[in-house]
Amino acid sequence: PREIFLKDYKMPDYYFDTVDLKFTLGEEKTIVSSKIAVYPRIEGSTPPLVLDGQDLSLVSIHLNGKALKEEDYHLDARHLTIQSPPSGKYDLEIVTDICPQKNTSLEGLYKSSGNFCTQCEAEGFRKITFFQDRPDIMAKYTVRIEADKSLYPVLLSNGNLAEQGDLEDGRHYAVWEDPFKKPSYLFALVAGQLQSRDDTFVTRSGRKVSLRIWTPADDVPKTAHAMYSLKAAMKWDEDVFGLEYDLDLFNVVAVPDFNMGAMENKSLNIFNSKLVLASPETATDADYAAILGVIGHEYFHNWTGNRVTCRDWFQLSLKEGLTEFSSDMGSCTVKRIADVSKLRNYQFPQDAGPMAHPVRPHSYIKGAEVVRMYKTLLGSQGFRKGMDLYFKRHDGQAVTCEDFFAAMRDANDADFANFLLWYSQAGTPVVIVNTSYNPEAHTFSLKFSQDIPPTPGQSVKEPTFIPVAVGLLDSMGKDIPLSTVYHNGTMQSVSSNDQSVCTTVLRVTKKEEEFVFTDIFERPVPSLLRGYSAPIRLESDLTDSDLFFLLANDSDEFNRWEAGQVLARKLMLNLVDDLQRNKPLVLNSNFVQGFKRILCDSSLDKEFVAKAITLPGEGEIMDMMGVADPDAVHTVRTFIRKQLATVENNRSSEEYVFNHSNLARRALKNVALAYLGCLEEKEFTDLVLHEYKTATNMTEQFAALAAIAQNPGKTRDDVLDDFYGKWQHDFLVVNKWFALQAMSDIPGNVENVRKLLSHPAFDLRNPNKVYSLIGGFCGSPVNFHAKDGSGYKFLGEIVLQLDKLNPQVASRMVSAFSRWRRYDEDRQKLAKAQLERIMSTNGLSENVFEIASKSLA
Ligand code: DPP
Ligand code: ZN
Repeated sequence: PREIFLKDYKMPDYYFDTVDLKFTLGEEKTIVSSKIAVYPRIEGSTPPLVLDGQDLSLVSIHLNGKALKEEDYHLDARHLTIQSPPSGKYDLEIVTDICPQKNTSLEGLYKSSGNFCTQCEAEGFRKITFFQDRPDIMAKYTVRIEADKSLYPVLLSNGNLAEQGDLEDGRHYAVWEDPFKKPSYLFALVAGQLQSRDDTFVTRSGRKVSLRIWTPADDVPKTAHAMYSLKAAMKWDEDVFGLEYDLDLFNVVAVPDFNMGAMENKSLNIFNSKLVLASPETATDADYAAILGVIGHEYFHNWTGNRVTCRDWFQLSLKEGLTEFSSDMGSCTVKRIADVSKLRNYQFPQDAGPMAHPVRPHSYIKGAEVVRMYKTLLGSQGFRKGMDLYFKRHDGQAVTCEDFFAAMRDANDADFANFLLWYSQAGTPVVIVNTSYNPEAHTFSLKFSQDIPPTPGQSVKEPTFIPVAVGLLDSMGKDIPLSTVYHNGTMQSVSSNDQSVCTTVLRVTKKEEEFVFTDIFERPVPSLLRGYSAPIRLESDLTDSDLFFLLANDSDEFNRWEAGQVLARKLMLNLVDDLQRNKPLVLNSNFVQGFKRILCDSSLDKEFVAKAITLPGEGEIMDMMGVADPDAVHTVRTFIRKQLATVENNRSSEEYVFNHSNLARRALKNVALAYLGCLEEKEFTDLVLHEYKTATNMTEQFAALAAIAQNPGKTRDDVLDDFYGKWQHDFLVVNKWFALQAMSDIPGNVENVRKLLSHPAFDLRNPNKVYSLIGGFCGSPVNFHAKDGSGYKFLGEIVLQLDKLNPQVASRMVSAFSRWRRYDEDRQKLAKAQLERIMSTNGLSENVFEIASKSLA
């Protein structure tokens, strides 16, 4: 396979005006007839027309109604080429047979639990029919679906239902028309036995929109939260961006077999059931929050992705970054903390490894950070102006990240310096800050230096534009009002309209740069990078006592949490060092004090406290070591957790409600439970067991189960059996049960996971089950990275089995190997051997090949 680069982008030779599709759905095969109105980009030009197509069997081609002979076209495994098409406009009619029943890749048209559904992003449409399967081909679609009426009573596609009726032999049909031009990746079709929860939303201009969430009949009661989330998202997009929904119908369909989380197909979103179905008994607070976020995310794509789409797949972050940014919906500190943790645990490690790549093409976590920086620099109003201009300029177009940048810049007449580098440079910038106070001059100086470590293919990096939000605390812990700052020899006012501000955004753009605050009458403690204003690694000369001070006082809640994390990271690294030198482990008492202070501060939000007393993840700590030592990090983290285990019982028997105060209470209680669970002492085990038995919702029941599952033994086995017995009828809960066991740190757990592969509830063809069991296992540092290589061997075997069924899922799993060079020599050898074994296998998919070869490179 040949790698494709952004610079290779070429405009298409042909555009498509309209696309008429007809699906004759059947049990043996499905017949797809497509009629495309083709016209050349350059009038009069007639280069060959090259269509993408994969796993299709071609039945016939007609051009302007005339059958093409075999010598008029060329067919290979990936393309259908018409050598000499006529000049001007013409109609192309192609009939193909496909077999959705046998499609285990879950790309294109496939069957999931008896129903037909589609997944076309990024390049699945070519598995449905021959097409220029690229996002800059935007066309108007009409879709006719014919199917057996009793097996597939519901027939859905994009847009509005234009017509429906009965046919002979117990069959029926429906015709859908989408009035908006769209790229093929947004096409969708669903056919099956489904029921809907119906509701309506009245847009602010008074348009009445029917909302329908489709699932198998039994699951309809579990869609209330998804419906609530959808309406909240529709309202938010109107309130914040003035963006209204543009059709009279919006459908969401939940399917149990889905490679990703969800897909934003125009007016027919298709979701992984996991992100739609919830009830207090079966879903946790985390599930509820994920549903709210992802329903919002997909809905927001209606404008940021669908109305304005991507020119090519290198622009993916244009739609994903922007949409993910919106799905924050108003953002609170705890959400920010969760996002930053994700960035640190997944994105930064990737940035530092062989899979490092720029925001463009496809980093959407970091893409959202880039969008957030625009907002930090422009303020809410300036950002809104930029959004308005973006839609004014580009509605109905397929565009690039530069177009978005230009809209933000032009709407605000802004100086964005070298900001565009965020899109093209891979790696995480490291920013070092040195501070100094001059008591005579009453100035406080911040000296910045920035550096981006080299990444594969990019050895030299330019300094980039980093917005650093800063505040200064006085000795009482209060914010000092900021008036002026010297920068580049000029004095700038940081207050606006004589109103003093306590946080200012410094524009750090050079390799080395100094900012000096004036009128500072005592040595302040700086609060740097407030709200995590840029996705960087920050290192500063702040002392431990400065950090404890920030932990206790910072008005920026995010930085309060951050100070605790910086302290905890230092503490953990020091203890790892002690352990490696065979020194006894002793916990610094200041740390315990700081920790207690947070716990006892009743003015703090409980959900925030729960985050603040949670230690950084093992991945994050390993990432900071020269050679990652999973065993030592695990031992140290467990040691600290045992030391900190304190009783904090917040139990209450009130009815489950998904609102802030209730979930905050549960969050804090569950963190405490997890701490208790690591004590192993009988009394505490009994307490956790009692929690498990009396819990009235999944959030609390599962937290108790997880706490119990930390310790091997009969109690653990019994409770796990009990849980399965209770929930075996609910596949989403069973997946949690798989994941919990898979992630376990119990020594030798690979054998348990192997056994679970043949558990009747497991199925390698279902992505969610794979993510729970195999993905979960790879997330356990001690067992996946077991010294004897058993974890690596296990993953190697599974990847090869999976690749034959579903290359996308297999490639996700193989990426667990990508950072093998971070470990000691023995582990390196063992992991490398598995990668080589995968690479030497015949018939490997492109997806797995790409990840495995890059990992070895
Ligand atoms: N475009 C899809 C989404 O936004 C990809 N997972 O969810
Ligand atoms: Zn998305």
